[in-house]
Amino acid sequence: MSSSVIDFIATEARFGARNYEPIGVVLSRGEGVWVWDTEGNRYLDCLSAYSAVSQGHCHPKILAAMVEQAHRLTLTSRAFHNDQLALFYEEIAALTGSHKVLPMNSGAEAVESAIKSVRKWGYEVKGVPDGQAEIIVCANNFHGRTLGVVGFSTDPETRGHFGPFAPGFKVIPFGDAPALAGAITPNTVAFLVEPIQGEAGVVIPPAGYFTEVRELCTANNVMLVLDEIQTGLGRTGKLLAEQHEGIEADVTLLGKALSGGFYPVSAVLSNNDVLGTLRPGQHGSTFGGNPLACAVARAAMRVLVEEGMIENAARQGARFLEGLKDIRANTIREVRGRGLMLAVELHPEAGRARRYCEALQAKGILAKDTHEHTIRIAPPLVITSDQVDWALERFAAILTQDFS
Ligand code: IF1
Repeated sequence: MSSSVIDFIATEARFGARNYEPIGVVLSRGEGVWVWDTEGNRYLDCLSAYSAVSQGHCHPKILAAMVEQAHRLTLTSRAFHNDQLALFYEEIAALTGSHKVLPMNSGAEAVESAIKSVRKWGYEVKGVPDGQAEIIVCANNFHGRTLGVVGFSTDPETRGHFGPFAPGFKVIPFGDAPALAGAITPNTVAFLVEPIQGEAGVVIPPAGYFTEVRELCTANNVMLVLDEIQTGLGRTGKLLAEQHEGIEADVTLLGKALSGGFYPVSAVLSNNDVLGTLRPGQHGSTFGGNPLACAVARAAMRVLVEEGMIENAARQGARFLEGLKDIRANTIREVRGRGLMLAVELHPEAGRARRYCEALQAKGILAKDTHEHTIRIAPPLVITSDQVDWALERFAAILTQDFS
């Protein structure tokens, strides 16, 4: 490591809150699936900023839209209209088939906004007595870092010593439809769930789960809120992960790739009912729906569709998954994935996934461990067959070693 690399890392450690433990690489440039460190070493990005740079680093068309808009108008606040918001609404509604849109910034904000909206819907439309609304969530969920959200996390690391927390949440196991049936009461307003649990290690529920969930929610007048912040916008090989089971959520949350990684942009999408309960002054955000965010998101959605990235995610995801399954290594406990949301779970005896990620880094691949023994793989959706094969060779080389 050169002195400049050590300096960046040491300076971060000295001044920054120590809430992360990054892999020892300092990145300074990105293009498509590739990123470069300060010394000029190139890496294949197999994290894509947790799926935010699905369109690839510094996508030229998103960049052009951002620069063009930045020259004209960046922020007006919602006290005034701007000439980008309506177009963003129209295009995201057309893309997703939603009726109403609430623009926010971070993913966690979209989750918070959805919680507020379904509670309001519960009181004003469903007729739940004030203050009694219940929301059902799943064990091992990950929906962000705000107080409201970590309050219903089941991970001690995520929630520990951050309380007291807001009441009104009930936790059930993920992938268990009978548990949902048993948890619903007349005061249940919503079921909030990830189509595939990301942070939990890319956990895919049993086939038919979401069909049953949809039926239960409809039968009990419970809003199905799908957190597609990570799974949405092509990551799993469909525009929305809900399409794998042919269902439609009542409320869909998008973030991350909604901006292609250029800017924090998130959105709550709903049928008319849920977001329809919000009246002027009851919710908002200084930056939510700003013209720069809207212009960037419009371009990010456009290139996703125009450049066939969703189909490519399905195709390359299948190739990547098959290639990983073909690796004969006794370090591997299970390989799973849908589209380009993939994971390799190691046997606990094989050592920490972090060590494997560090070894992958030395071979030119950046991937991220989760939960001690799982390597998460989520490259940009623009990855080619040759690049998948290039990555597979390196995964095979590392996974057949023992880092215990
Ligand atoms: C971090 C994980 C991924 C999310 C879902 C909402 C949010 C996220 C399904 C909140 C955020 C993050 C944030 C990032 C790590 C990352 C992550 F490992 F924690 F689980 F992607 F897999 N819903 N996911 O996955 O969105 O407010 O961050 O914009 O460092 O905390 P946000």
